[in-house]
Amino acid sequence: MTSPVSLTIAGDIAVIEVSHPPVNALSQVVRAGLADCVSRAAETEDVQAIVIYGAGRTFIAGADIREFGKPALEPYLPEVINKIEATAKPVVIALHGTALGGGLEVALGGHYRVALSSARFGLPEVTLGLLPGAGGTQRLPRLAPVDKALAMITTGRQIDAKQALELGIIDRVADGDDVRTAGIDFAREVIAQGKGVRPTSALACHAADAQVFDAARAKLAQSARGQIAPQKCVDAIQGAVTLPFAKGLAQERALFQDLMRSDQRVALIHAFFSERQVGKLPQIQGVRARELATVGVVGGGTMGAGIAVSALLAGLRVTLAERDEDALERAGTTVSKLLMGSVKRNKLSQDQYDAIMASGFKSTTDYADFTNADVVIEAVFENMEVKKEVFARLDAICKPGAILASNTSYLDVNAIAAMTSRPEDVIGLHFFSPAHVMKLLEVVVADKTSPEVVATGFALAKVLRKVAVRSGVCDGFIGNRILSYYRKALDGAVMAGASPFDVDRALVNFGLAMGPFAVGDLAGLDIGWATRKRLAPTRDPREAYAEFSDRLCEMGRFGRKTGRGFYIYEDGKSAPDPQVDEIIVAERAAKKIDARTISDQEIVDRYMAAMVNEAARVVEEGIALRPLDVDVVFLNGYGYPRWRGGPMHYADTVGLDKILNDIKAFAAEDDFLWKPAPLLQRLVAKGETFASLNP
Ligand code: 3H9
Repeated sequence: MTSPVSLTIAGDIAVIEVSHPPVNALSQVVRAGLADCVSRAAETEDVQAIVIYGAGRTFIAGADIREFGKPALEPYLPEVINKIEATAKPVVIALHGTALGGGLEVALGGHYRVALSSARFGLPEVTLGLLPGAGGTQRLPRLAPVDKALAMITTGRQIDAKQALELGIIDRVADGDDVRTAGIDFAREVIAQGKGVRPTSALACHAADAQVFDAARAKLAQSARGQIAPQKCVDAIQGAVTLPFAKGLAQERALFQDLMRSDQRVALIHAFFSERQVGKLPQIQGVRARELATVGVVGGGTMGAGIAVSALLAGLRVTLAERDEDALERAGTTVSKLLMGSVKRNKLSQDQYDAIMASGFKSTTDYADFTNADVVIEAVFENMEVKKEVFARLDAICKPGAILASNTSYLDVNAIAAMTSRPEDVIGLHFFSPAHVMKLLEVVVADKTSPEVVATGFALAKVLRKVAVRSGVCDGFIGNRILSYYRKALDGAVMAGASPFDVDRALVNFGLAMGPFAVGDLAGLDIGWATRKRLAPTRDPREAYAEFSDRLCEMGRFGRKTGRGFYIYEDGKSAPDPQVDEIIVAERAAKKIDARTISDQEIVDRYMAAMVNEAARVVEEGIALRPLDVDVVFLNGYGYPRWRGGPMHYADTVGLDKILNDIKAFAAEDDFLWKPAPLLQRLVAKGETFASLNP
């Protein structure tokens, strides 16, 4: 097998190229190839400087994540990098694309670094539950100030070439777009100026006192609640400041290996690969997406305006329709406000904002303005009759081949498609609020939706920088269907004795971004109320229906937007409302329920058992293609802690038999709600996991 790393001698310069598509990850063959080429270059008599660069779209994007969890193979990366650094001839690293993780560590092990202006740099190991384990925590603070190194390593955030230059991480930003030439030119100068080697490990580390590290730990205890890796990153960087290089490096290695064995690392890598797997659907392999340049949005409420902004920020042209001029004006104001938010956060320049408002964004009361749209997304009130009417009108006006999409969060997309003469062009595109921020897009595939339209839904998600998950049609699709079920289980916990505030606290401690009752307040309690009223006629009389949420809605308490829901919202703060407890106590009394103490652990167990049970049904029915699709939905749309990998991965981690036993135990209290899903029972009987159903 030819090595992915090659050496060419060009006069007095040795050029080492890493060519290991798609992202030049540091697989064993790359590490071995690098070590070998560096040795040979060093031994070649005429060579006076060595250049290392990456072929294709990027420099090295890190260690090969697919090797993690398997026995480590020699040569190990830290040794390869030490070897590069110890080379007696100057080594110039030429950078383009994304130099990430082990890739940036290779660069830090070189003596000089030159980058194209488009290059980006980062140490994203922490996002995989790790820390840079090949010298990154030791060499970075020898080049960049400690606070900057801490920020980069503990968040994994990337910086651009200009910032890298300012921080001292690189020596030059080169003109042009030829990285090989940039490296060779720099090497020529090094030789001409007789610069010699400059090992990073020999530089003095930037100074910082213990308080800097204590403050970083305290901050991360809040911002990265529950996570181990960020804290270990701080420990490793502190080692760079307080220990000699070799000792600091050894400590970094030990911490790295501890993290490699952690459940959090396994969960985060499951999340990484699941997000890349989720779009790989047999149905759309090789299918070309349709053109997407012009987007129509029907409805300018919170969702419609958010969807419009998401498309505008991605450079698409948007026409938004509302019923009348007043509604249109309100929608325009919302769009402009959201875009200005992006300007304030430096995500959009003022010029770009002006250009969008001048020509990218149009609003109208006339559907005739949709004649040229490639896709029209309906985001009107969640009412089937209204939606049907909208689709019939769109069908009459839109050009052939235009995609007609509904942002419904619960309703039957087949019934909506049936209102048109082109059901093959109809799809559900379920955005999550706020639509310009939330990463998740459920692509709801109806019975007649064509593969080309599905492929275009996924392509749109990519343009919008969202994670798309395919869902079949059912009430609530993947996410909201599972949510409805676990909300019933949590309502059950409240009826049994917990307060909504206990539930929220227990689940936030478990790692959720927000408790489910607080989320309800944020989304608006009227939304769930409308759904419950819609489903009331078909509700099974055996269901133990908790009424306290309805009571709040009847009082006009819809959550944040009315200042009261489960919580009271005043002066930008929220506090539990004792009146909510009174309402619940009254309902328990009416239903003759004796409240008991419910532990935080029981709340978590109920929440997880309910999620996993319904998710198993969702997978078995083919609503979600695989367990990983459920995980990606909850990680990107419901604030589920990424470091737990998603509900299905979590269930595998704690054991499916434990989940099944919990379900059976809860069934003693309510055997209507708690019926074990057949798929879960089968997996337990066979001793298998959800992971066995993932590709
Ligand atoms: C590390 O370096 C540890 C060291 O400190 C210490 C070691 C001792 N390995 O994302 P894409 C695959 S930890 C293996 O769709 P993009 C990916 O699965 C690592 N495979 O493309 C996909 O495969 P497929 C630190 C990898 O252009 C394909 O490449 N580094 C790796 O949107 C394309 O990926 C990171 O965490 C990898 N490292 O984005 C960087 N990376 O086609 C992780 C990617 O079969 N990677 N693949 O599905 C990224 O952030 C993005 O992939 C990148 C490209 C920005 C590079």
